[in-house]
Amino acid sequence: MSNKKRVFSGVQPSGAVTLGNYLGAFKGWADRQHEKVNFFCLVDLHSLTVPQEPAELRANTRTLAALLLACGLSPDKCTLFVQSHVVAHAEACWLLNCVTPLGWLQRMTQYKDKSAKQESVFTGLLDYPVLMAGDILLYDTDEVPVGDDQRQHVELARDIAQSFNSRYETEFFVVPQAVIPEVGARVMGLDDPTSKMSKSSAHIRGHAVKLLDDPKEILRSFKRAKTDSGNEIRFSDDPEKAGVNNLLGIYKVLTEKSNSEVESDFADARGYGDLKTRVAEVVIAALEPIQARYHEIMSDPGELDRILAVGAQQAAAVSMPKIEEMKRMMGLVLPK
Ligand code: ATP
Ligand code: LTN
Repeated sequence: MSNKKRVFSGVQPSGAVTLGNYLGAFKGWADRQHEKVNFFCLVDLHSLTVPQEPAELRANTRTLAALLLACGLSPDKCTLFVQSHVVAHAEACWLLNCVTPLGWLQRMTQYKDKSAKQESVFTGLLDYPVLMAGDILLYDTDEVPVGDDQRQHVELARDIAQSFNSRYETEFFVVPQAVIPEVGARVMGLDDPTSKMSKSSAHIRGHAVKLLDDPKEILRSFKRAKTDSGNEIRFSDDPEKAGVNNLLGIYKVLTEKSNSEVESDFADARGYGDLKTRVAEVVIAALEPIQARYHEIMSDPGELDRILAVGAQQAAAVSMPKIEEMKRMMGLVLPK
C-alpha cells in the first residue's frame, strides 16, 4: 500500500460556489493533489440539513462537480465522488451516533449559528458533525484540508475517533488532523468584512464573488466592497481595517506574494478605489480559465457522470470494508 498521506475533504452542493471556497479550499486541494492520496466528496447529505429545493440541489451537485474539475482536480490523482452514492457514509453516521454524547453536538458553534437563523430546526442539523466524522474516519484519513470555519468539526471527528478506539480497545480509526491554510483560510464577505463569505449567503447582493460571475459582475462586487474611512493600504488586525485586510488577503493568495511584496505593489495606489480595481483584475484573471474549463466540462455530461461513477466505485472499495469491520466490532451480525 502507498505510504502517502491520505487526504479527505468535502464540500456541500448548496448555493453558488464562492471565491472563499476556492481560496480557502479548492485551490489548496488542487495545488497539493500530487503529494497525497486524495478523496474529495460532494456532501449532498450534509446539504439536506437545511431546506433544499430538490431540482436545485440536483443541478448544484453537477455544477459543483464540474467546478471542482475546472479548478484543477484531476480524476487521475483524486477520487471525486458524491456522498449519497456510497451508502457507507449514512451507515457510519448512525453507528457513530450511538457512541457520541449529545452534549458534544450541542456545543458546536456552527450548529448554534445556523439553528438561530432557522424557524424550525431538523435533527440532521445537530447531527451534521457526526456524518462529517464518518466521512473522514471511513477513509483512514490523515489530513483534512478545510477553511478555518471547519476546525471545530474536525476536532470533534478526532474526539469521536479516540473515544471509539478506547471503548473498543483498538486503533481502528486513524485520528485525523485539520490542515488549515495560512492565508485564505477565512475570506470575509465583501459587504461585511466581519462575517465569512459563504455560499448560503451568496444570493445577497454585494456579499460574495461567485466563481461563475462574469468579469463585469466581479468588478462591480469589488467596487462596492466595504472598507473604512481612511486611506492606508496595509495588512492590519485592527477591526476597523477588516475590509482592506480582506482585499489584500485575496490578492496575496492569488499572487502568492509575501505581505511586504503585496503592500509595495499598492504603494503607488490612488486610494481604495484603485485597490479594489486591481484586486478585481487579479481575481478576474484567475477565474477566466476556470470558467472556460467549466463550460467545456458541462458540455459533456456523459463524461461527468462517468467520472463520478468511477469515483463512487473507488470510494466504496475503501469504505465498505471499513464499515463492515466497524459493524463487526460493535456486535452486529454480518449477512452470510
Ligand atoms: P455554507 O454557506 O453552505 O455553509 P460554505 O460557503 O461555508 O457553505 P462549505 O461547503 O461549507 O461552504 O465549505 C467548503 C470548503 O470551503 C470548506 O473547506 C470551507 O472551510 C471552505 N470555505 C467556505 N467558506 C470559506 C471562506 N469564506 N474562506 C475560506 N474558506 C472557506
Ligand atoms: N462540513 C464541511 C463539509 C464536509 C467535510 C466533510 C469537510 C462534510 N464532510 C469531511 C471535510 C471532511 C463544510 O461545510 N465545509
